[in-house]
Amino acid sequence: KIQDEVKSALVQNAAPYPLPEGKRFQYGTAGFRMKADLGLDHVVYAVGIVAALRSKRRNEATIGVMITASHNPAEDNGVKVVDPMGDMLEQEWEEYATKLANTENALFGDVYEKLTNDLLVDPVHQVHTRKSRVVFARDTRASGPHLIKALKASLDALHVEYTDYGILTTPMLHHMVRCHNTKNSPRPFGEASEAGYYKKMANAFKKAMYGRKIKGHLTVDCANGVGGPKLHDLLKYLPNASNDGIDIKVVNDDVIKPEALNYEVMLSVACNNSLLIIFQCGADYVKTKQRAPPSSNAVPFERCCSLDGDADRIVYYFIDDNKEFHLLDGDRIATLAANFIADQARIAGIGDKLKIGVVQTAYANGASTEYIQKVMKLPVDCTPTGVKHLHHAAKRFDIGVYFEANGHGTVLFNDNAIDIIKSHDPQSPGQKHALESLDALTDLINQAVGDALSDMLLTEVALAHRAWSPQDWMNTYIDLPNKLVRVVVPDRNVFKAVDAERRLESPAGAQARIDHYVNLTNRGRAFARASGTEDAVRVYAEAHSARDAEKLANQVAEVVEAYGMRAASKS
Ligand code: G16
Repeated sequence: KIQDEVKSALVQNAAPYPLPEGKRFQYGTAGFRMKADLGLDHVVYAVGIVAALRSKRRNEATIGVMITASHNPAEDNGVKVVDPMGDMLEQEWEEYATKLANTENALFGDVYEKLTNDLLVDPVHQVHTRKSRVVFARDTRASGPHLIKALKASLDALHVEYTDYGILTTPMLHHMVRCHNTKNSPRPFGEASEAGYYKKMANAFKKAMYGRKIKGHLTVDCANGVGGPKLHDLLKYLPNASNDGIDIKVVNDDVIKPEALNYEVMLSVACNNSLLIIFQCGADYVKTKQRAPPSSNAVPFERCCSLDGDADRIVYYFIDDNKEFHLLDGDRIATLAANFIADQARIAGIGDKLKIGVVQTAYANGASTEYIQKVMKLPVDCTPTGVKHLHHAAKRFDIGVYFEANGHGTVLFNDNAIDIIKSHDPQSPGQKHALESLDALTDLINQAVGDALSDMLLTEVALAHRAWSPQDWMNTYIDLPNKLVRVVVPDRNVFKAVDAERRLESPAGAQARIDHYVNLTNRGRAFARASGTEDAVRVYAEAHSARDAEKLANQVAEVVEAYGMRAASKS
């Protein structure tokens, strides 16, 4: 019987990927993420089964699997599932993924069978008559090929029809998934190939830039990740500076040494001895440490940006005359983008027909939220950390701009917005130009997911339209000084956050201590939450002065440490 054949193939093919003893896996903020050699191959094998089931449940739609650990160190890796429209796996399914990831090899067949029953997927016809479809890719980590092998092993057991895209950025894989599933729909997303991805973005960029000029060049730190080679490829499609295009200097684009991911190596020569010094780089480093990568030799007011390890986040920055560092993070990109889009809509004469809103998380600087609400007069929603939450909330607007402060975000245009943009009859050349710019933005922006390369071009277009320098952009509002701290505790899971992660529900008493310190601080705001991608608790604090922000962050970190230790000693 087909069913038995499938069940035993699932058990057999899993043999090289046993469930490690005593480990418990959990589908977190961005899928599963951990040290690659501690049983991640077992998890990836299980994720192949989830993807096959998900495809089946969605009438054989193409499902994506991305192998990446993004900003995490090179020895980590991870895996996440991409739903048919290129968004994150439906939350309800995270539970099935967690269940399968914690399943012993010998039980894979039985658990699979049970899930097919629970999810009303027919296991007999599953594999031969109508095949599940999965596409997958990986970043540049050394553990990637082995994990892909584990993935293929479960897909083969289930006779899934699959495409291996090799090495891609995470957003490119999301793009491919959406292209596959919208191919024959009224709104095809594009061509499901690397060239298709670059061409779509480059053509939209040229249209959006019509009549505008970019001032100076942009230096892009690619965190020695997959963004480096992909940016080089994208540049082949973009007009260069001598053709009214963009002048990009790519740095930290070494993917030959996978261990260099999110790190940069510098040669220091002192006292006739040369020494290799290793520093961090990339978007996470720049945002967390609020400084440029140490190798940066940017001159004052030079536009710089950093991507993360899988190129789904971006932050901008520059130094001023006094060599002081200024960060233009996800909050800044959100305000720039929302302002630009709202302006274009107004100029096009469709401003009052569109509901534009911004979605942030608790990490958003209080000054940015106030600026959006009071100056830009746009509504702001706050969600828990994780793209899936922001993406979902952004869908409530005609044009929803969502960004995490760490640089992860995009803009969503719903069908109503696209119809209005495409069908509005312009009454003047100015209106026509604004409508064309908006239309181009719907293609320039990767609406499947936050995409550093697409967000970079969006930022460049928005700055060029305003003829703004990074300093002009910075001048729109003044950030409240803030500080991020990472606290390692025996078990981060005892910290349970509520109210869009702005308050701790447990351990009991911890929030009252945090409130105590916040109330003593001028314009103080702080929160603590367990990270979904690292084994740590994150603390954020802001205040009217840098000293107070730092003090508050340290006080909250001490509360976290104390309650973390207390919980551990009780258990
Ligand atoms: C992932 C998620 C982001 C999140 C970040 C940090 O990003 O996709 O939504 O902000 O992790 O999450 P946490 O604070 O829970 O560790 P990335 O770029 O690492 O995939």
